[in-house]
Amino acid sequence: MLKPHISRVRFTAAVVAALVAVSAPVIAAGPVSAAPAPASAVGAAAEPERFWIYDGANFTGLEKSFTGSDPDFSNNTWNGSSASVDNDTSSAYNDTSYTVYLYATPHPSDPAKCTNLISVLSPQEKKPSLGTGDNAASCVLWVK
Ligand SMILES: [Ca+2]
Ligand SMILES: [Ca+2]
Repeated sequence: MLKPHISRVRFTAAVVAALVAVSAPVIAAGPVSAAPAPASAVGAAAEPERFWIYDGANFTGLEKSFTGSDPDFSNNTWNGSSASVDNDTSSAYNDTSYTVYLYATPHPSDPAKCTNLISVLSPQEKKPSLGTGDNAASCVLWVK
């Protein structure tokens, strides 16, 4: 009666292997589909959307990112530099879900009151050149 016993063990092992194979994706998918709510909430808080400006054309040179509107560039410096970004932006990348407006003339406190519009970037739009607005940006306004 040894043979039936062995084959039953083999059958059981095969069934277990099959169950593992079938259930593995379900187990793997569990945390992925169950976790998104807290995971994306944490991710959104940890990594805000960013609007990037560059001092050179074609996204070159010094860079700086904003995580929201800023009414006056005079107190902002390029990353890794003490140089002001004011009147020095030559290209921009709107890596946000907002429409972003660049103005030449700042406002002391309210970005919605900046004037002399230079450029408008749709969500995810990249502008390798700001044309006549080159080296003039002094204010950025985000609008949903
Ligand atoms: Ca420049
Ligand atoms: Ca300006």
